[in-house]
Formats: sequence, structure tokens, C-alpha cells
Amino acid sequence: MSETRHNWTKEEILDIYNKPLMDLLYEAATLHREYHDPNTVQVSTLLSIKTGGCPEDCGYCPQAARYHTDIDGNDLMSVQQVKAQALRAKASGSSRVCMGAAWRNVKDGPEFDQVLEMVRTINKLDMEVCCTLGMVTENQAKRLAEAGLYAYNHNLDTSEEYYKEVISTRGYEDRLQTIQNVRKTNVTVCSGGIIGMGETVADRAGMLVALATLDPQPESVPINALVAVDGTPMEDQQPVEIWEMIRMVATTRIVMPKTQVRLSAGRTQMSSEGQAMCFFAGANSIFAGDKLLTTPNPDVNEDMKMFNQLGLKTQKAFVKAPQPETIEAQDSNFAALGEKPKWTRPGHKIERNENAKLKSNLVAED
Ligand code: SAM
Ligand code: DTB
Ligand code: SF4
Repeated sequence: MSETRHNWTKEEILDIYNKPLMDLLYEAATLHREYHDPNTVQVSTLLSIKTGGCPEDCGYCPQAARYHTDIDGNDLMSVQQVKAQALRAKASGSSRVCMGAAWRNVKDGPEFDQVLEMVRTINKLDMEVCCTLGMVTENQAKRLAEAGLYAYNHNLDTSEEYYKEVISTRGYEDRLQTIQNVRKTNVTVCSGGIIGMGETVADRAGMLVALATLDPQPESVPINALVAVDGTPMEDQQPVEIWEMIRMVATTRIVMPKTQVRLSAGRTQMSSEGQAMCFFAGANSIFAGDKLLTTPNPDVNEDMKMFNQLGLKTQKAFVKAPQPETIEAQDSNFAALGEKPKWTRPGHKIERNENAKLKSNLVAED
């Protein structure tokens, strides 16, 4: 097996992305087979444990409080509700539950304690548990690890340059810091991004440089196609073409050969033939369930039908890394240190986001 490289340059990645498609597919599929079973797909179920009302201004996100979108917001779910949903997900073939919260960052206190209890509860069901809760401090990452968390999802979303056009309320370096904090524990890192936000192909390559030069590389990389939601600053973005998704997946596979590449948001727009090409190009995981966090996802039965047609099997839990141990009396060991993520770019404004906010205020006044 070839060594994983951590010194990729943007030019090299662009050359890969722009190869003739047949050459790109052949190279990606060959590498995929070296490191993974090409007929196995890992299935995760997303669960929005706290929906909407987020203070951030991420231009793609329907959960940002400042935009007028049509989502039903919800306070933090109870542990029992989460357990019931996790059991349903397990029964439908999912090996991982990914809990998402519309938070800028985790705050120590009763809500975080409740999330830790959710992690312990799902872990006891022999399922992998992932969380995506916004920024975490090193201490909070350790507490999640102690509760038995398997993966933490925190996306870089795009290149460092384009990030400034998408989000003004936190910086790229804040994202990288959270990934670093998670890396200090035994929790695996899940980090990827979105295509179709108006970025250039060079921005896509830039994001892959940022991810592939991490050492170790993330264990899981979600590639999302933007779901353009009415009311967000990106409501008018045109859907990405399937070829762009295939190229992005294949390039990710080539520069991060050992990583689980997740075909994430945007699958409702893709045919099963298009998705099959993504699996051939190296995607080996998906989010299943009729909802992502707030937007639709293909029906579970449709996904199972597609898997049968393609001869794909679903991956069992804990194949890639062992089940983490839940350590019971964890809270007192890691008392809050009062760490607070900083706001790295005060005063930074993005015209597209400001316009969407203005439009939202006008709609709210009507
Ligand atoms: N609040 C936390 C955070 O931002 O880290 C966790 C939840 S957030 C919704 C998780 C990820 O979902 C984002 O980083 C983004 O990559 C993805 N996402 C959000 N809205 C999306 C959309 N409309 N289309 C595609 N991906 C989206
Ligand atoms: C990721 O990269 N994609 C998922 C998961 N990580 C949390 C979220 C997709 C969200 C799509 C928009 C929504 O449903 O709100
Ligand atoms: Fe909030 Fe996360 Fe949505 Fe950004 S992506 S607005 S941080 S929920």
C-alpha cells in the first residue's frame, strides 16, 4: 500500500480534479480498492437534537436565526427521545447516529451534561456516536471522549479564502482549533465541506489541501452539495452538476485514501446512477433517513433498493475503530476551565449575508 501524503499542493489537487473523467475514476477506484471493501457502505443517521435559532451567520444554513427560513425550531431533545430515535435508526440498518445542534459552540452546563448522557446512552446500544455541536474546547472534547463519543463532525466547509465570503461570525482558524482539540482525544475526526456555494474549483482544491495536510488526516470527510434553502443568502444558487460531485469525491479519495468519504447532503437531487458513480469514485458512506437536519433526504427504502441493485452491503459498527469505553464518573474530572472560543474577525461583514438578513427583517414585518 502506498504511503499517505500530507504535503499536497493546490496545483497538484487541481490537476487531479481536472483529469479526463475516465482517468480520474480509474485512479480513484483503484486506490479505493487498495484500502477499502468497494462493496461496503457505512450508514449514519442524522438527528437534529437542537434545531434553529443559531446565532451564527453561515450563508448556507437554514438554522441561522437571522434568516427567515421555514424550519421548525426545537429546544434540546430529551435523552429518552434520542434513545427511541437511535433504536429506530439501528433497526433500519444504520451503524452510527450523528447528533447535530444549532450551536455556535458548546457551553458547559446542564445542556452539555444532557448531550453527554445521550452519547453514553447510544454507545450502550452498540452504535457509533457522532456529534456536531459547533466549536469545542479541549476540555469539552475530553468530556465527550469519556462519554464514549466515536466521532466529532466539524466541517471546514470551503477554502480559507472563500470562507470569508460565507461566514463572518467565526474564522477558519477557529474551525481548525476545534479539530485540533478533538485530535487531542481518541475521538475520530469527521471534517469536510460543501460544494455549490459559488466557490471556484480552486476553492474546492484549497479545502482539500487544508484537510489532506492535517496529520493524521480526518477519519471521515463529508462532501455535501449545497441544499439551497429559501430565505438563506444562498437561496438562488444553482444546483451542482453530478459531474462536479463525482470529481470532488474522486479527488477526495485520491488525496485521502484511507478516509471514509461520505456522500452527504444533496442526494435527493441525484439519480441512483449518479450516486453509483460516486460510490465507484470512492464514496463509502452516506447519511440515511428521510431528513438530514432540517431538509429532505431520500427515503430509507429507496436507499436500500439502490444498495440491493448495486450489490452494496452496509458496514457494521466499530469495524474501523474499536468501541470507545464509557467512563462513568467523568464530569468532576474535567471541571470547566472557563475557556471561551474567541471571535477572531470582529466587524467582518458579508454583503450577501447582510442582504438576506435585511430581506428577512422585511418579511418578518409584513
Ligand atoms: N452548528 C454546528 C456547526 O456548524 O458546526 C453543527 C451543525 S451544522 C448544520 C453542520 C454542517 O452541516 C455545516 O458545517 C455544513 O457543512 C452542513 N450544512 C448546513 N447547512 C447546509 C446546507 N444547506 N447544505 C449543505 N450542507 C449544509
Ligand atoms: C455534514 O457534513 N452534513 C450533515 C452533517 N455533517 C451534520 C448536515 C447536512 C445538513 C443539510 C442541511 C439541513 O438539513 O439542515
Ligand atoms: Fe449555526 Fe451550524 Fe448553521 Fe452555522 S452551520 S448557522 S453554526 S447551525
